[in-house]
Amino acid sequence: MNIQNSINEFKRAQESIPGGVNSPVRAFKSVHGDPIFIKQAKGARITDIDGNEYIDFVSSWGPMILGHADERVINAIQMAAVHGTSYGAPTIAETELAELIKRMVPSMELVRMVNSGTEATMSALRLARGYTGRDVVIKFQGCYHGHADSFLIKAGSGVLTFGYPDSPGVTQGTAKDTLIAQYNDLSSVEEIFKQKGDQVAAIIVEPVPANMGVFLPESGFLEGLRKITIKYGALLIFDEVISGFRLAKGGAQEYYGVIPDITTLGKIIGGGLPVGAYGGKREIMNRLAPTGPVYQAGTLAGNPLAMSAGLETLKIIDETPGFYNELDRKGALLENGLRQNLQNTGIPGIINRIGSLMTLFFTGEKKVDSYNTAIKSDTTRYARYFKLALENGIYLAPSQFEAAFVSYAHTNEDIKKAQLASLAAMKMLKTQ
Ligand code: KE4
Repeated sequence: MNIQNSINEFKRAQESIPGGVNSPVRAFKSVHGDPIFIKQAKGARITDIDGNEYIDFVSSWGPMILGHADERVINAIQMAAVHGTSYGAPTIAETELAELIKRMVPSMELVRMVNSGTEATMSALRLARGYTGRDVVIKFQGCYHGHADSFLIKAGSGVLTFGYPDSPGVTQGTAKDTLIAQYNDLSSVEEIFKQKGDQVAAIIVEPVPANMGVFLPESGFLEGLRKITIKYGALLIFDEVISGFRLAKGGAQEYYGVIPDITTLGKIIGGGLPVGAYGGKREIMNRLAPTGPVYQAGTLAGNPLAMSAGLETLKIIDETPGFYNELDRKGALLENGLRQNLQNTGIPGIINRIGSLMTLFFTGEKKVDSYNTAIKSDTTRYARYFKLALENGIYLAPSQFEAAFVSYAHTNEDIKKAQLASLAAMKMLKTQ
């Protein structure tokens, strides 16, 4: 497969952009390869600048749930663009998107638009601290909530020791207010609340973690977080930047029937344009400026083009009968194909799937349901698999600890093709 133009453009990009990319995972470092530069995309396919076409399971890390360049979304953006690109003043489109989000996610009684998932989670955390008057936040090891300082924290030695910075530039002053618990381990949460319950402003959690690969909440886990936060007067923040509109119209909170105080959103709600949002109970959200003292702002928040793309995307989801059944059917088709491949080749692996979101872990573990089981995966084998799949025309996440996304545009044939390409890749793995 010739990717010479991508190789040349990557060298060129590194002269002007740190690492040649605008987001680290795109550099293919964990799969030890040269990133491919994309020229265009349509439906379930992307094409690189060397003319190679791939079936895409990255989906821009989640936003492209309808598939790439959906005519209806493109048309909505074009219709908005001819009237201008940004006003820095209220528009009806912002109200319409907020109203639609409220209808699909009823716990979000008020919704504030921002420009990314990181802005949403960062702002939600400030709001939770402002509302409760408390400083400490609990997050879970392996969960990712964007790159705000309070989230780039490593677990301290013991559950009760404060976190410490997971990136240079994050201060100990910030790190001390973040405590790390273990996902699917309620006792690790209870331990913290027993000692510091009156200092905890919020728990923030990916209800379905997808940044250590995908794993699912054990029965009672999310309910347990809801109970303990109510008991201690802390807020529960569901980071649904990935799971929102991916698992169900109402996201993971609808799927599992556990209702948070604040929800953060991103990705799908922008239809591929930069949008994040956070929202929740009116009483909490009204603490935000200009009605309340908690400050948060943004020049391009609610941008008319981004609103039009998000509105059209959510409307299509909302109005397509059986949308999630179809996504789940396609997800199951892919999962079953990959499972057959593992059986046929004897390669040890685990597939965790929920609807159209899944991860194939190369591991001998019996199950992957926590950070400690996920990190035992064979990342070297995954890197080889990634490259072989790419050579067979399948574009997967360039890291074992990400997710594969199936879009509404993937056809049965695409999925069959992906299964065969995966089988070829796995057979090659056995020879390496
Ligand atoms: P953004 O700031 O990247 O829009 O969203 C941050 C974020 C927040 N919460 C969750 C659960 C997320 O998964 C993300 C971002 N996801 C990564 C992929 N796992 C984005 C890809 C990238 O960093 O380039």
